[in-house]
Amino acid sequence: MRRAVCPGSFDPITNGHLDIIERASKLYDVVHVAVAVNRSKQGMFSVDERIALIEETTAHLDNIQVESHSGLLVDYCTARGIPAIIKGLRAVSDFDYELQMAQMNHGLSGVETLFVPTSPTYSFLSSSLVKEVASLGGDVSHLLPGVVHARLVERIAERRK
Ligand code: COD
Repeated sequence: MRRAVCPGSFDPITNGHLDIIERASKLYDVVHVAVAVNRSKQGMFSVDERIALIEETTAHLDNIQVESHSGLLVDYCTARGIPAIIKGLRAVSDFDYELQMAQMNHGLSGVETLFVPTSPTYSFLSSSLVKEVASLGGDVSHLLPGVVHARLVERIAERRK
């Protein structure tokens, strides 16, 4: 079984994330989507909510496993026999940090990182930008899976109460 992991915060999953996951799912037998637990950073969605949204939006793919992880990503990979980390690259600005992480992860464990170029449609897209624009009343419905957009609008409304 060829396995790979798509790691991230996914707060929440966007069409950019989904594009990378879909493309990875064509290349590997099993794609693990690993939602990082960051105790020092309060997200808009809980880790369980993020997992549920990823499961819903990847339900059309039959080789995706979604779970949370804390600690080092390479420990997650080693424990599951995953030799490859898949990352989407949006712009040169992503590259510096992604290269550092890839080299560190390879040095720590031998796990390789493979970069998938983002689709031009999503090259500007990030979860944080989507949350900011939506919070200020902008329309981000074309940038998120439908169920995610609905939950984001609800969450912003709940927070205003
Ligand atoms: N187009 C294409 N790809 C995209 C897009 C887009 N529009 N948006 C995001 N992506 C891809 C990128 O590859 C990105 O890396 C990934 O999706 C996740 O994005 P986010 O924003 O959800 O998540 P990040 O960047 O906050 O996630 C960082 C990790 C959690 C992956 C990283 O910090 C990590 O591995 N942490 C675990 C702890 C660890 O091992 N630390 C040591 C690292 S050397």
